[in-house]
Amino acid sequence: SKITVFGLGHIGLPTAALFANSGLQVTGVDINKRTIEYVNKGKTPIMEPGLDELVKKAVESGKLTATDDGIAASKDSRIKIVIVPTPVDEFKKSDLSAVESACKTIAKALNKDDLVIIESTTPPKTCENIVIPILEESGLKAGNDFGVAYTPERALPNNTIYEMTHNARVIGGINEKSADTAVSLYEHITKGKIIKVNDLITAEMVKLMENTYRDTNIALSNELAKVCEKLGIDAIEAIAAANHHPRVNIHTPGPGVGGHCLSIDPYFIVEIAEQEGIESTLIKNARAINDGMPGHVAEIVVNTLNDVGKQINDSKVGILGVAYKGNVADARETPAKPLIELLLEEGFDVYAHDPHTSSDLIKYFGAEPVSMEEVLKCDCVVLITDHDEYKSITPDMIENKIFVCTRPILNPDEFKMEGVIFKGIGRL
Ligand code: SAJ
Repeated sequence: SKITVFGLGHIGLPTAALFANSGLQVTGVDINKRTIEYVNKGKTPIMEPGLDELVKKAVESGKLTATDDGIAASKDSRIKIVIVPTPVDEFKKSDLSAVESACKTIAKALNKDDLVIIESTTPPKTCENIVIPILEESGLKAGNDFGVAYTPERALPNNTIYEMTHNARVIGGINEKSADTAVSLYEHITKGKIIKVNDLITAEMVKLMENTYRDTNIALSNELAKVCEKLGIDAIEAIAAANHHPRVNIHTPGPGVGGHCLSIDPYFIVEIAEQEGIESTLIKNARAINDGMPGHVAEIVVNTLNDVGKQINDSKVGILGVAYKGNVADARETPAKPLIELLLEEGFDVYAHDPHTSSDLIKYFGAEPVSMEEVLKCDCVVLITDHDEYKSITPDMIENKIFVCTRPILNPDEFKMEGVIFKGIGRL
């Protein structure tokens, strides 16, 4: 059986490689020439542990090839999987143009009895209202002449390969046959439980519910942390204690929520709810709380420097980490970007270091890229990303004794004992 995978990004490429290594013949389609060149050489343009070897093996065995000719690839395959990005636009409405464009290509090369599987994260009803009508431009009828299934990818970046092959997978189909065919297909690559849900829209909603659950829980912990700061309570200690309760799992407060999932997917629920005449107040407020965290960090920096009588215009702030979370190179939607902008607006000189991202990216964010040593010499050091490289920072390394550590990866007492002013989210 031949498979075409549309989109060779963070999820598409590992999926294509896993199917190829399971013995199926896979063609990956992408609009990015560089991606195609990389993949055809057996290399990956994406940083993800284990992905290099997986792609190398798949390409060397002849089971995986990449192309930009989606029509030719589609004609030749019985199964088409769409894993292209679905961002939000400036008004926080879904931009489904990549899904639409992949489906238009598929419609030009759809055969009877083909199965089209959507993995991209989409607002509920996208399969019904957008995907299927486009595919039916082929003249074939969804459900009768060809199958449609939706299965969201739920693997965690930086642990993608393991989670893709072990997490439970949710699959919904336009009918029983579509869902069953998709289930047998994914059994090739996952040991995880496969859960068949009622229909396409249920599967679409499941993915959004998961990321919204996490985003709203992080917002809750951020709000609790801010209250704890005012009350003189260490929120990290309090949350750890609360989480001993068997039914409580408060998340970790931090400088804000980044990445291309948690900060975007909740808006898809807000959007569809609005269309149905419901206002998603909780979800919207959670997003606003998390988006407000870089501002809160900037406020802590300003207040701390004011307290010791330092002038903002003469002060250097050094940022540790611009990636959206620890040990990844990905900086999409990272809270570091708005934080740098706010600090520059305040009038600080802003320096930054990240062992995983490029200096060009740091420059693009508006900060001066420097070494970790240089950052540690700044008037105020602000840790944003919980990279492993930063877990061994010791008090003597903070030259000017002011440290805003927004992730709970270091022990405040050790720093305070050595005379460092140690601040954080929810810290005393
Ligand atoms: N964060 C906190 N506090 C926490 C947990 C996370 O501030 O307690 C921050 C992180 O630092 C980061 C952001 O939230 O900035 C998101 O990080 P994450 O590790 O929670 O999630 P992602 O975005 O890397 O991946 C999520 C995962 N979804 C869930 O755990 C429900 C993953 O399983 C999904 O596959 C992925 O979104 C996706 O592609 O949708």
